[in-house]
Amino acid sequence: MLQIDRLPADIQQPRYDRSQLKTRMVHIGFGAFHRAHQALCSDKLAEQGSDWGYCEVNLNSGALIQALRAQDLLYTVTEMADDSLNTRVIGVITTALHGKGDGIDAVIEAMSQPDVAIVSMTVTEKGYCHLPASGDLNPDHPDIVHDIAHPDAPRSLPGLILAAIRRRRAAGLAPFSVMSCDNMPENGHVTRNVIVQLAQHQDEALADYIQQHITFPSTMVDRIVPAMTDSAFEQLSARLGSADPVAVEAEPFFQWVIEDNFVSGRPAWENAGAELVNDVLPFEEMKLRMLNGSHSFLAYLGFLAGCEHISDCMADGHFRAAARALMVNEQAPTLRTQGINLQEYASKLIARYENRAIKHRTYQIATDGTQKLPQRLLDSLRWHLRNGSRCDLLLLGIAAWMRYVGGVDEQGQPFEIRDPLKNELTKCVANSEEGEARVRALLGIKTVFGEDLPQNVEVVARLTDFYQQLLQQGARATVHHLMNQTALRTSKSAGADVAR
Ligand code: NAI
Ligand code: CS2
Repeated sequence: MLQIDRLPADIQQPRYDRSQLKTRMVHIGFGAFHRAHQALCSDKLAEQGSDWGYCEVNLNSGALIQALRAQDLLYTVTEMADDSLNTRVIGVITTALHGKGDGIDAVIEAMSQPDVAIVSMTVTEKGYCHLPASGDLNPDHPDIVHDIAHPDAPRSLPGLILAAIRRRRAAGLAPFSVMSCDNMPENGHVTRNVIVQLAQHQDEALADYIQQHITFPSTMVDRIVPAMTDSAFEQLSARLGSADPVAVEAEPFFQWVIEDNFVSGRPAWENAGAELVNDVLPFEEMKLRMLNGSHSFLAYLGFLAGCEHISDCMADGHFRAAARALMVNEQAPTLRTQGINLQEYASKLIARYENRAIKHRTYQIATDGTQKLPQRLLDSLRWHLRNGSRCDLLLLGIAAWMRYVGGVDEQGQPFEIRDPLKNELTKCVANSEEGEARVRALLGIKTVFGEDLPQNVEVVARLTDFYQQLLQQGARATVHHLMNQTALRTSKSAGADVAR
């Protein structure tokens, strides 16, 4: 347990009066990311006199919430660069609940307190129970089927928020804003869709009320926060003088772009590093395609090539060049951003990936691929198909995911696939031969690939080609070969330009 009185003097502790905080925000998904991002930002504001405190909620696991309570709702965030460490104690949490232990009604009750003005969440893409290809609610999701039948005892995130909205409305309380901080394009719109569509199954009047009175600001969130490991905990304990089971480590970089659309007020997050804007979409698309797209590319190819961490991928010049070429040549042209130098943005991303103090596992990033591919790689692929332009790296990234979900590494060792569509993936893999049949079987998952991609003959042929290369030569040689070919083509066309 974290011993505050034993902390070394260089660790910043809350200098504000925590008893003055009010529980004005409820956050669902007390995972690593929230602890190092939104909570830290609000903690910086509390230092400036803000009274916006958090009630933290985890729906599935209770262990972390119990650990947090045991240490007076305090925990540490350590920013890690190659040559420096900076640790801070976060004090902005006023209360913490877990759905299993405290009961879901206690969570709904916490969300129904008059002071609560914002409900936010980081529950991973799968927490929204949506169809990744369309952004609509998945009415066949088991938790949604359950919540339609039991509106007052919800299991899903959309069901929980809906239950709280219903209770507040019945009590005549002001509405809260609902803010997603997950990595999805138009995350506010997706959140609104799933909640309104669930309400339509239960109560049309409630659905109308939500459309008229509740706002769903979209956000772009960025900070690399890997899952903690045993060795990270051990090193940190040595530094802190006691063990902090709620601790997280993060890179120094921080970005949070928020659509300024809050129905019952908000903290002045702009005074602690956030940007409040009218339209988040261009920022979200840029980040999801350039950063997360290249992350997924590196995760599948890097994992297959034996790279444990993203920084290990960066040690291979061809991987580094491939990640940059994917960003600059294949993702940047698809974007609507204005006034941002995307070459510079790409260079900064590569520098962040090179941070060896951040142990970000390729396996962690590779999880939940079915929920990530559409916004990270497939939307851009469609853009290139419409424009008739080359996109070898996007296709290679998708083929690598197809090779990865086979669940056997290049040494023939099986590994566990973590994905909410695992059963469907396992069936596709079991019922298809390696090669074109496998590519067609996986492309047939319509909730991920839609109707169009499986019917595109060129897409099937190019994916099959890359899939075969990955099987025969392995991921590292495939990346090296593609980058060497690209360099040759570029130098030939440069030569042709000179000759002209
Ligand atoms: P984590 O694994 O530490 O935490 C995940 C949280 O989601 C946990 O609180 C868990 O209880 C909750 N959760 C999982 N499935 C759920 C479900 N079906 N319903 C309700 N709650 C559910 O992961 P971490 O690092 O906190 O990341 C969470 C999300 O934050 C990511 O998926 C991403 O969308 C976003 N994010 C993460 C970044 C990172 O570097 N870790 C950076 C930017 C965004
Ligand atoms: C990563 C992201 O796990 C993943 O899928 O791509 O969590 C990434 O670290 C963050 O989006 C960085 O902001």
